[in-house]
Amino acid sequence: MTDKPTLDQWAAAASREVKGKDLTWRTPEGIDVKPLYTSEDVKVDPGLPGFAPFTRGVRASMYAGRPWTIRQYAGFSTAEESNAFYRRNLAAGQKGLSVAFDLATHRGYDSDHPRVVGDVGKAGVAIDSVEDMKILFDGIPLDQMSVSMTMNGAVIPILSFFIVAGEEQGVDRKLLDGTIQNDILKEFMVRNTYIYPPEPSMRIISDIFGYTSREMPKFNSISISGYHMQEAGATQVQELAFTIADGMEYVKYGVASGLDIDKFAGRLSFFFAIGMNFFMEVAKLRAARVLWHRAMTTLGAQDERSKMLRTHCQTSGVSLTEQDPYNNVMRTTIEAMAAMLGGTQSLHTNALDEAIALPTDFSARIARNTQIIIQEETGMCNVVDPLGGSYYVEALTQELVDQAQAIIDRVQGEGGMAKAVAAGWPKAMIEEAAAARQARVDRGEDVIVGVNKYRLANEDLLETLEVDNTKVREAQIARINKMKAERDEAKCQAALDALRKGAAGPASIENNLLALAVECARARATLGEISSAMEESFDRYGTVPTPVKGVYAAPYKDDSRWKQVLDGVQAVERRLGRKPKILIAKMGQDGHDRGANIIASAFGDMGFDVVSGPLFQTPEETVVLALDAGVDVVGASSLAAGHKTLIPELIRELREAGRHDVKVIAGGVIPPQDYDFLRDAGVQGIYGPGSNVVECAADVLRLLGHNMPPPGLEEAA
Ligand code: MLC
Ligand code: 5AD
Repeated sequence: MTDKPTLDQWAAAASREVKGKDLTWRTPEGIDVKPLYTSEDVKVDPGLPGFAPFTRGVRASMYAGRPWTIRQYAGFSTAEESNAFYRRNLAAGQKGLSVAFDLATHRGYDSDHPRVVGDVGKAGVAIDSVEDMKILFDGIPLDQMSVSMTMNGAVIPILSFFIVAGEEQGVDRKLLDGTIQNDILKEFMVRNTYIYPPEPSMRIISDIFGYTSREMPKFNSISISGYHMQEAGATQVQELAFTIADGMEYVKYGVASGLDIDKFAGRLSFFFAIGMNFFMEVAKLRAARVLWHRAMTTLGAQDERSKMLRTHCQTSGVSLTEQDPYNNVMRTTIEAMAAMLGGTQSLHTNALDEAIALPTDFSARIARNTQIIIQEETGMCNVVDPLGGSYYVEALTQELVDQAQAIIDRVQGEGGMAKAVAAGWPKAMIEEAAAARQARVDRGEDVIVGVNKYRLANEDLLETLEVDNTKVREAQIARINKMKAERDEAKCQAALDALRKGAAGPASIENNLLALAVECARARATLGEISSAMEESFDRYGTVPTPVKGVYAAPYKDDSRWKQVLDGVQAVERRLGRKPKILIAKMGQDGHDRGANIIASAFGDMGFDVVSGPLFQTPEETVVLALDAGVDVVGASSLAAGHKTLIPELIRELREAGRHDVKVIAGGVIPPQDYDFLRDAGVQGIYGPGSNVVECAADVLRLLGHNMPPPGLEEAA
């Protein structure tokens, strides 16, 4: 009998096989993943599922008892159309609802507001009043169906419409089951659909905790979200740490507002993104439960249910590609498996057309069936935490706990997450990680199949969903006008006045904003009216982006193509007598700024003079900014489907100002079907997902009259 081989013997054998190559994999988190894990790497016993600290899951029986909720996020156009879509999906096996609102609604504007012309019904469903909310849930009993609503800015009017819609269906609010996102801190960091400044926004959250803990015991009062951080480019450790730290901040605010921690903490829920680093994602969900249990113990919770992290997950949108989009089905399947093996309570799987448009019936079916097949064909649900005890997964779980704890400690040391957000360093940290990732992709160091490797010569066009937003807007305006004509005006104004006074006064049970808004909703006040009543005391918040510097340039220092672009920028600079100047513009209510910030960082590093425009501009305001700043190029970044309205309007206004010389390019989520339309309108370059940023800059130089060689010729040039 031979002796049991030692770890050293294994290392020697492996090294011989690979001729001494170092097999350690350094992840973007800075974790050194080894090629082999053994029992020696498992330092902590993960315990049992259903018991503290819930490493192995929050339920003893997990999916063997009840599988996770198949909860697909959806919404577009009118309440009628979204309602019909929900009903079709439920009939086909979806288990819970999740409402996506349009950006006008998110930002507290009614559909008739002049700032939202390009946004109504585009990225989600338009909801202006309780009348729309009732149509949205027509035939869907709100005491039986759990409903998630992704709403943060206009959370008070939306939740009040939901409560009153339930009431008018005959459902007591005590029986309402669901979740409201209500997570404002990550809005200031990455998602950008805030309305009010941070302080009153935090009051809104404690008012909701107070109201729901008293009145809606089955309702999850918040969905503390890391998802959008990962989408914005955060590493898994950053996502984990900032999400837990956000949760701690909300708990502290709730307690400071006079609530008993164990009265509301059991209804806090979480939301994470699941990207392509499979084992890291499994470990992340396990680590999150450990960290939350620890944090809540520190904050004084007694009830174990207060310390139990329950979460929704969504597969990663940013990991999906416009190119060769059928690959997205495989990506989403892998991510869905990571979410379930990590122990999620609820899951959304993205559709294959994610990088181009909102899901169609066809793409939504495949996305939904991805989950149904895992649940019903694989037997994967029959064993609780089947990866528990994997040396690698257990070691990685512990590593993530330790790394995230270090960031959480820094946040706590500096006074908590609200202060950290105000100081801006978490956002900067995430943007730095995003720029570094983009540079790795552009350089081919991180492979994306069909984009920077194995790219197809010709792509087939995918049929995509198109919303006629002019039609939706007109229908919404007609309904608003009808409702306003029919309502008891004096009663409505009295309710709005009471809300106005409540917002102006200190937080208290009498001034509870949600309770006051419920009266407004009953009296048929609109979302815009309810939002404005609070805005009078709270004000409206705005920021100007501050892109990071040097991150994009660093990995390119010896790259010949990079150097060519730098030379080109300098040549144009010599000709103009100043640096070429570009405005990165964000128009409409679309706050997705990862792409805009990356472009701004990279172009700045390449030597352009970059003006980063504020979010939420109208085309008119963008033209004023462009002309005042004297830019050569306007780059419009659009990810929320406003491009066909807002960009042609921008060009029209530039031309009216006599400035045919200012070039306009566009980037973001723009279906190829729309390229001709935009080109006809005068757009001179279009850069969809998967575009190489350096080549985009080369194109801009060409537009500015510089003779740039095509890519791949840099050695010869
Ligand atoms: C669950 N239950 C069990 C069980 N498992 N009972 C016995 N045995 C088991 N094994 C019980 C639970 O206790 C609960 O009852 C009930 O079944 C439902 O289970 P759940 O686990 O609570 O699931 P669910 O209702 O789906 O709630 C999941 C959640 C919730 C807590 C994570 O917050 C949620 O649904 N979140 C979804 C958020 C979402 O969809 N967000 C979309 C964001 S999109 P009880 O009585 O205990 O409650 C976005 C994109 C963008 O943000 O930017 O626009
Ligand atoms: N319908 C379906 N999915 C949506 N998403 C955003 N809006 C909608 C919608 N109206 C999804 C996408 C996106 C993520 C933030 O949420 O997957 O990447």
